[in-house]
Amino acid sequence: MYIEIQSLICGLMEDKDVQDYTSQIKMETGLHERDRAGVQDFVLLENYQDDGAFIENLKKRFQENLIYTYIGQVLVSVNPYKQLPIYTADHVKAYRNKHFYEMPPHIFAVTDNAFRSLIEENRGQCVLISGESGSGKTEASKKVLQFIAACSGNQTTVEGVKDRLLKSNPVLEAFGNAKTNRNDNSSRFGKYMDIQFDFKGAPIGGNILNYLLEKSRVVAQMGGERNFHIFYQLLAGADEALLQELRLERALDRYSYLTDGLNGSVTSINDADSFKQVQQALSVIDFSQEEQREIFGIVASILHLGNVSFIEVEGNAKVNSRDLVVTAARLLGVNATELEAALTHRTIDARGDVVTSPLIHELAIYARDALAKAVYDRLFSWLVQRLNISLQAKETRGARNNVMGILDIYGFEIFQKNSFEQFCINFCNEKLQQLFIELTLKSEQDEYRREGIEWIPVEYFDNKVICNLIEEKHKGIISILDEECLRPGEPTDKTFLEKLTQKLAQHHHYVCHEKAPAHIKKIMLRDEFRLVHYAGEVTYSVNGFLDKNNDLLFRDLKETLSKAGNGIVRSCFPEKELRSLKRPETAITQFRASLNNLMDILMCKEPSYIRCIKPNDLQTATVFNDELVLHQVKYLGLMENLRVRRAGFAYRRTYELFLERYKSLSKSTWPNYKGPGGPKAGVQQLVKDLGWDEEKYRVGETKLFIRWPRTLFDTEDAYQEKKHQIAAIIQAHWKGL
Ligand code: AD9
Ligand code: MG
Repeated sequence: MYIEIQSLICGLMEDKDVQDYTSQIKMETGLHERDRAGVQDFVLLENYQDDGAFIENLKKRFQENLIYTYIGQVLVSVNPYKQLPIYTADHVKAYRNKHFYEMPPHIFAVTDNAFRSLIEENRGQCVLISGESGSGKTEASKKVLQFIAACSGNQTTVEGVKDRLLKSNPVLEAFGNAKTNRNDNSSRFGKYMDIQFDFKGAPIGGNILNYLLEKSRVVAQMGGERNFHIFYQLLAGADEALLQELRLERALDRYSYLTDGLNGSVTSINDADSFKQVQQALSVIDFSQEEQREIFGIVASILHLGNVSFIEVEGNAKVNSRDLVVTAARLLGVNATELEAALTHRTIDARGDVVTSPLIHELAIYARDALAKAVYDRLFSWLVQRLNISLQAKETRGARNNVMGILDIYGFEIFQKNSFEQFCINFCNEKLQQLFIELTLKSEQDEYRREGIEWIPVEYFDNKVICNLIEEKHKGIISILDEECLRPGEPTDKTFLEKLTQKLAQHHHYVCHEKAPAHIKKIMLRDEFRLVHYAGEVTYSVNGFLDKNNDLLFRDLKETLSKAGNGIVRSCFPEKELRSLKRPETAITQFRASLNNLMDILMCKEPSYIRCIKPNDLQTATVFNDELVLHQVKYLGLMENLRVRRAGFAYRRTYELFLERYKSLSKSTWPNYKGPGGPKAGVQQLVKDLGWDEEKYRVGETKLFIRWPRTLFDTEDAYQEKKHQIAAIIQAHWKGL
């Protein structure tokens, strides 16, 4: 009897994995939870095909402050627009080293999971965060970083690296973020950050890649929006001595580049405090005093340049405010007379024939703005490079694969007026969707194939056709645009549009005005084309496409800057660029190359997906707008994602794990399965004994695939009952002793 009871007890003892598994089932079956707060994994949703049920689940959870929900391994996050007490040190501890399903859904669970794969299995990871503006991507990326910093080593060397990684954020946000109508702290650039770890899991370095800063914001903003934060921070936070040195006044309305949109402060932002943080961060990251002086000198010079006005004398532009040019020149370290001339003249070097001609008023303004944009844009890229120097790993031994990347990049944009910038951003999203399909939808189906499971593949829209429409060599929109930009003669936005239509009118995802259906024609202008993106249709205005793609900065200005006394400016405008006979690559070609490079980096990593959703357009915690959320759910492909996950098999377990847990439910497997064929045969016997209908499961090479959660719940219930029976027998036995 004693031996029998011992074996019963041993049978009940659960190893760590089995315990994790129990918690998962407990959580997932917790009916009280399910009613109050929806399901934690959409896979458990009864009518999972129904958009309404999907939204209802998200809404229920949002109202209970449960902002995270899974679709299998994908994390869906709804912006709470309020601080929730779920990111404390205790939470970090609670999620550390836990199996994915052991705790309620959380960004820390996703990060921990990725972090462990990285350290234990040496597999490079990437966390891909997507969603539209204001949905919480940047905040999510900070939580990932917070978790990693909190749970990885604490030697002094590591502390230094962690500090720098964390402090790079306020710097990049100051220079790369701005208040928009959608988000008070909107990232106006794309960011990919790699963190490198040593074999013990301590961060030893990092590297940041930046994508396409929205530089047009430097010279103009829409109503209700602001320029980049740093301008306001500098004016509000610099001490009197610094302001004096930079010849600045605190009043924002003194500066033309700050007066287009919302001229002033934003309640959610404290510019003066932020400036102190930026200064402190720059010091932690080892920016020298000289570098800091030069950086703020450049920022100030842009404000002064913005105020430079011109008059027209006999058709030629003349600087109207020489003192401003003198100040800007001093801050940039260039000769004032030369800068003045460069702002009002253009030199063209046509195969050795050098001709200088004066500019008309309009072109002088164009040159001034192009200068301000170029200086700011290159300063931003310089900052990223400079941060990377500080973040560079001192020691790389044994750490080649130990890299975790975090991608926080602009989401799909559909505005009232969409231009070149939206075209680039939406192209980027098409590429990311391709990656999502490759890595998630396809990989899910690949697992069935690998495991030899027969099933009917789920249809999903493969957006490769749109990627091709945009980037295919010779035929795609990018090629046509570049061709038009480089063509001699007088190419214009209009001729570009004509070429597009001529070549692409038959394409299913390209809609031109002429061929648009009547209801679309009504809302389309003649200078617009429309693309049927995977996420929805977007109408683009071609105005400015050629200009923005050429991204022309007149040679005279480049030359002036290449000799600047301000070291940062000089390094941003290298002389060799002037000497190069090659035409600089167009903006879109550079962007495409950097995106393809990013895809290569991401393809060889194991992805974790965070899909961010914003609950309303008002930046408030109290409203959940069903329609707005549904739109995002659709274009993030979440319903497709869920369908693939569900249409296949909701659960899969290795034979070992399944047998270990449920072996007590059949005589043939209890206390151990001794028949031939190992755990796989054991499980097959077990489910047969349990009377499972053959439709409910499939046997793969290494795993059992279960179609419906209910099957597993019933089995779990039976197991729980058995456990209680056994416990009662044990109790009775001990009492009787
Ligand atoms: V944009 O594409 O850069 O314009 P993001 O990055 O998607 O956008 P962001 O992370 O900046 O959005 O979030 C917008 C605001 O929502 C933040 O400034 C916070 O006020 C708020 N937010 C987002 N996520 C959280 C959160 N987890 N907890 C609390 C949050 N507030
Ligand atoms: Mg952001």
